[in-house]
Amino acid sequence: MNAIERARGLLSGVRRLVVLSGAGLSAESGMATFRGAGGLWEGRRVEEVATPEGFQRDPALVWEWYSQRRGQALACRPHPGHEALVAWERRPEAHLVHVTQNVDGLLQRAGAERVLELHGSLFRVKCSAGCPGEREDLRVPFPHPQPCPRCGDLLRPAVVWFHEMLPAGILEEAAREIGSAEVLLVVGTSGVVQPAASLADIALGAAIPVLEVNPEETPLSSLADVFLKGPAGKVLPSLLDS
Ligand code: BV8
Repeated sequence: MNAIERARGLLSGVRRLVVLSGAGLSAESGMATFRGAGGLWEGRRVEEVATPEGFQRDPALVWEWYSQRRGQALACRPHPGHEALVAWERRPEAHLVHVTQNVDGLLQRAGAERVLELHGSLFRVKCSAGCPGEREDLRVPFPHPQPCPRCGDLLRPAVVWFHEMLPAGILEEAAREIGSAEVLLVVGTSGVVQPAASLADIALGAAIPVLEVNPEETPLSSLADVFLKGPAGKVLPSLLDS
């Protein structure tokens, strides 16, 4: 039995599925990945730009960079892999929850409804001084740094930067969903960034079958029940289509 057949066997009759996704899920839509060959940050270290210190140092540079990514995301379209996930989610008996590290909104644009955005969204802004609340902002280009309407400090992208905590409660919610899943499907993540990467350990520790889709091996590949080597846009339709 080949890998797809084994994976399809583990999925048959399953109702509760969690999909843990990273930048690789958006790659075939045209979004650059963080650590791929082309790299995401032309010549800029991730930790230099996607950090509170980076924003403090040069807010205009960071806004410009998020503005570019917002434009890139809006110019992208969901691919057949996104569509296969959403079709599965729409099955009457299905309970599919997306736990994504992505901030590009492509899953939602494909029609996904239950999406836990571990690292926030390109399309929301919040006060950099901590005033509560986030608000949607779809403008492209992202106008240069703007004052918080409440305190006048700078607004910033509502994404989780390195050295920042994830939104309160979201990790626990993701852990609960994975702990009660029948299968965990991990798509397009290098498994480098914590604490997102350790979510897969919950399934492994609870003997919940783990399927991984990635054109490259990752530290998870040898631990997964089935490693499906290939791009999400190609593998997901053959894995999920009924
Ligand atoms: C935290 C949002 C607690 C922003 C992102 C020192 C001090 C403090 C913390 C740390 C430290 N050292 C380490 C840490 C922890 C740190 C961390 O993990 N660092 C890494 C670099 C080692 N984590 C944090 O800081 C987190 N917070 O720990 O808080 C704390 C607080 C204070 C002090 C101490 C601790 C916050 C992490 C969140 C960072 N924000 N994004 C933005 O997007 O602008 S992370 C960013 O990386 C994205 O969210 C991205 O999703 C994520 C993970 O990357 P991947 O998604 O996996 O993408 P990658 O490019 O790596 O891989 C793509 C994969 O796809 C590859 O495997 C490739 O083969 C595959 N692929 C390619 N094509 C396809 C494909 N797959 C399928 N189909 C294809 N076609």
